[in-house]
Amino acid sequence: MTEKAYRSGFVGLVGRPNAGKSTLLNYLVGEKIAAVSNKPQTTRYKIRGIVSRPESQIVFIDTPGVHKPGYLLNRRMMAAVEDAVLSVDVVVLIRDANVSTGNGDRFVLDLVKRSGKPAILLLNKIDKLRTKETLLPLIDFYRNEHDFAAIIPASALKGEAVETLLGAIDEHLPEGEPLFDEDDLTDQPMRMIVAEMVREKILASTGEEIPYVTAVVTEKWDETDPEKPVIHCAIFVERPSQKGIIIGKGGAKLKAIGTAARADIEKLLGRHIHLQLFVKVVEDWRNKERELNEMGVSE
Ligand SMILES: Nc1nc2c(ncn2[C@@H]2O[C@H](COP(=O)(O)OP(=O)(O)OP(=O)(O)O)[C@@H](O)[C@H]2O)c(=O)[nH]1
Ligand SMILES: [Mg+2]
Repeated sequence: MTEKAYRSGFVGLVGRPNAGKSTLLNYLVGEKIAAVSNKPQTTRYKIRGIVSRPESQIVFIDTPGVHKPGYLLNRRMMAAVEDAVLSVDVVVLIRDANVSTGNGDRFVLDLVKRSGKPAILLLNKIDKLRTKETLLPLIDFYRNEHDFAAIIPASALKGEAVETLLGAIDEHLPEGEPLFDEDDLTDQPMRMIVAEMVREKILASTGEEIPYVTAVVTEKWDETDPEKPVIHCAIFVERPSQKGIIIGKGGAKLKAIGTAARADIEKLLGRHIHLQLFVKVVEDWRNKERELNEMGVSE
């Protein structure tokens, strides 16, 4: 018997906002590198996570949830999804199995069909399902719509059926050498991951419009003290009133955001840091090319 050839390639994670794409990415790489929240449109740019196993290396691309774009920001987010779908070897459509099928789901399905790539359907959040019977009509619907390479009920949160997913992906990857070092979890710049961790804490601690009008940029990373680098992050909002909400009474909210983000960042870096946060008001940044470029939300 001949030994199975080593495989490597790219896999796009696509789906509606809140489906659990970033949760899956984090589970797969075993570290939190992508922001996760219960608010839609958490992810704003493509984030790559690398999974190296003896038989293959899979580079996952987490993408923003598919939604109707209004602002330039959102148009760029959707361009990132289109681009990801076209540049990968396999597409994984992630779908919350607890919600009924709507126009958004059809839109994502069309995107996957148009890509012409081998596609795997992941029916996520099965840990939340009251009864597994509701899965059957969902599976039927998708099976009739498209020739999926596999349909896998799973839980990204609990890691359920993730091994099955990896096995199904391997079958459709090209033979080839590893694309990254085996120890790498991501090729994302650490400055960007740090900014995402801060934004995640803002999303978790604010409601209403704040998550949508907020962006975070790491502006300075000072290693003068090698024992404890100082990281400066700017938090962008659109109006002074929003700045007030994020700072909170006597600065309490900003302090809590900083403490929570620092814990995540220190865990990922494996070292202590000093995190310095400040809030900047830039009117209508979501429609401004220059600001979006600075934030790394590329076309
Ligand atoms: N119960 C349960 N919750 C999950 C599961 N996967 C994700 N979630 C939750 O669903 C919410 C959205 O998760 P995300 O990973 O941010 O979703 P996303 O698809 O990346 O969302 P966008 O970036 O906005 O497109 C979070 O509150 C997660 O904790 C799962 O398997 N089970
Ligand atoms: Mg996400």
